[in-house]
This record gives sequence, C-alpha cells and structure tokens, in this order.
Amino acid sequence: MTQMSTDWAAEWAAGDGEPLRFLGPDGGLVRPDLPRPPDDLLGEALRLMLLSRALDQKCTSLHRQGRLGLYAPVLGQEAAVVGSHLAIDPATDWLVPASREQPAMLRHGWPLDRLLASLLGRIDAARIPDHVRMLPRQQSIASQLPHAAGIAWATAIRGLDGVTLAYCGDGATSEGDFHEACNLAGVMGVPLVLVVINNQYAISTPVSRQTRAIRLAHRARGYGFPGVAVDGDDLFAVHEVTRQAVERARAGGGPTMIEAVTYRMSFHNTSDNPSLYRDPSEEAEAGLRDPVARLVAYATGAGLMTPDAIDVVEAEVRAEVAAALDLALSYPAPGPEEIFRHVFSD
Ligand SMILES: Cc1ncc(C[n+]2csc(CCOP(=O)(O)OP(=O)(O)O)c2C)c(N)n1
Repeated sequence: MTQMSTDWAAEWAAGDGEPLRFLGPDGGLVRPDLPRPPDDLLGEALRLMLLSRALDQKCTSLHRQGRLGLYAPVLGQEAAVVGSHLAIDPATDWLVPASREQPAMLRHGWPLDRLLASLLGRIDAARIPDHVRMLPRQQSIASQLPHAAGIAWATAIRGLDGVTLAYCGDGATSEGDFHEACNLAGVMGVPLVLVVINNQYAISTPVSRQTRAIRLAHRARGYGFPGVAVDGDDLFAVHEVTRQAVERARAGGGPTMIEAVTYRMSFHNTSDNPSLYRDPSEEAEAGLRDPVARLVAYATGAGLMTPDAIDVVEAEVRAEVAAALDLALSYPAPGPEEIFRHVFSD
C-alpha cells in the first residue's frame, strides 16, 4: 500500500473501539478512498497464506498418522500473521514469534524443511540459520516479550535501524511478562511493534474470561504508546497499520501495539477438541470472515488473478510442502543421548 498521511492509531482512538477495516468479508473495499495495495504484495501474501494452509493440512495429517508430535495451526489467522510480517524487512528487522506464526517464520528466513524438522523432533537440522534475525518459537506464554523489548532496546542503543516485530496471543496479555515488556518498551521508547493476535481463545478460555477490557489495544495507552485494533482477517488493514507502526518505530517514534481481531478457526493444537467448549455455529459464523476467501474474492473480483491461477499456486505450495517434508525426514532423528546434550558438560 502506498504512503498515506492518516494516523491510524489516532483515527482508531477517536472512534468507538471497532477494529479498523479496509477490506470487507465479501472481498469489497470498505475504504475505497485508500489506494489499492501493489499487486506484487498481494501475490506474495496470497502465496504465503495458501502455503500456511497447506502446511496446516499436512502437519495435522502427519499428527493423525502418529508421525508428528504436536502441531498448532494458523487456520483463520493468516491475514493477521502475513499482513503484519510483510511490513518488515527480514534483512534488518527482528522477528520474535509466539508459537503459531509459521508463515512469518518462513518469510523471515527459516527454511520450510528446517521448520518441519523442528516439528519432527530433528533438533540439529531445525537450527535457525545464524544470519536469520529471529528467536525460536516460544511455548511458554508471553515469555518471549521481555526478550523482544530487550532486543528492540539493544538495537536502539547500538544505533541500528532495525525494528522488532513481536507476536503474542490474547491469553498472553494476562501474563506478568506482557506487562513488564510493555512497560519497559514504553519507558525506553524502543522500536517495537507488538501484534496481539486476538483469536478469541486461550485454549478453552474465551477472551471474555481473560479481561473486562473492551479492547486489548486500549491497554497500550496505559503504557504510554499508541494502540490500534484492526480487523485481523483483513490483510489490507493489518498490513497498512503495521507498515505505519514500523515506519514510526524506525524513525525513533517508539512502540505500537496492534490488536488483530480474528478467530482461531481450528483447534488450539492437535491435542485439543474445541467441540467440548464452543458452539459449532460460532465457527460457522467465523468461516464467513475467512481471511483467505476474502483476499481471493478481492483478487478475482478486481481481475488481478483468475481462479485457475489461484489453483496453480495451491498446487505449487502443496508440492513445496511435500518436497520439504521429504528433506526433513532425511535428517537424522535424535538418539536418547540428546536429552543430556547442552545440559551437562560430560
Ligand atoms: C506460562 C504458561 N502458562 C500456561 C501455558 C499453557 N498454555 C499453552 S497455550 C495456552 C493458551 C495461549 O493462548 P493465547 O496467548 O491466546 O495464544 P494462542 O495459543 O491462542 O495463539 C496456555 C495457557 C503455557 N504454555 N505457558
């Protein structure tokens, strides 16, 4: 999307708390006053979102066959993850993921076969290449956030122009680490963009049991920096608001919190059964806001891509996942002695 003068945080703060939306669920532009995003960005976004879906499908199937231990899908959250990550430059910026931002990890430079190796327990092969500015995925909720604030602070102290993009879930906002990281980031004015992916659930706990705050993004105000809520299923809004936050951080303007309001369309992970705690009608309703279908509707409606061209991309990403899986399976599996490696000196 091209440069715009609108201050999105200020626009959202002046509104009624409803998340900003540029692209509607039917693929139509809600804000036709805004310039259309460039075609190459749209193409890259759609490919990454479809790759993410292909990976979700393959890993879930591997789990059901007993060949993979545990997998947390991205299903439903693709626009929130891809739209925000497309706003940073992996060559200079840091990625601090939570646990399910697979397409961001891939775009940042962790090869697909290595990511799959990590899920298959092939730990040597799973190593993130040294030049990739990314922390490993984090299972301990919110504990990545103080590190994210620290990396962003260190970048500023060293006079580098890198920005840190960190992710966490709605559940993570109830943790002490979240508060400590946000407070430090605000006090030191560090170049951090924190994307809170509000997928409505922390496993079985709905966000209504997590906080009485109307919107999580309002919390940013208490830390002294801007907060914005966006429709997390709208790639255009997520991308544009993150782009502006990254630009501000790079220019020394400090942190921003972006709440991407979305829905976890699948299970929490492959050990979870959401039918025990949520109504299927809720899932069906969320399906109408599907971020991939929305982008496809826009791209085909605007004549940017044909359904046939999208089928080709889908076939390509499926083949990419299959080839990366073959490679991942060729790496040595760890032996029992690995339990002690990196723990005891002898
Ligand atoms: C410190 C800590 N407490 C509890 C857990 C157990 N746990 C794993 S995932 C999860 C829910 C996380 O929800 P959220 O932050 O909203 O992220 P999501 O998984 O929905 O992306 C919890 C409580 C954990 N991994 N770490």
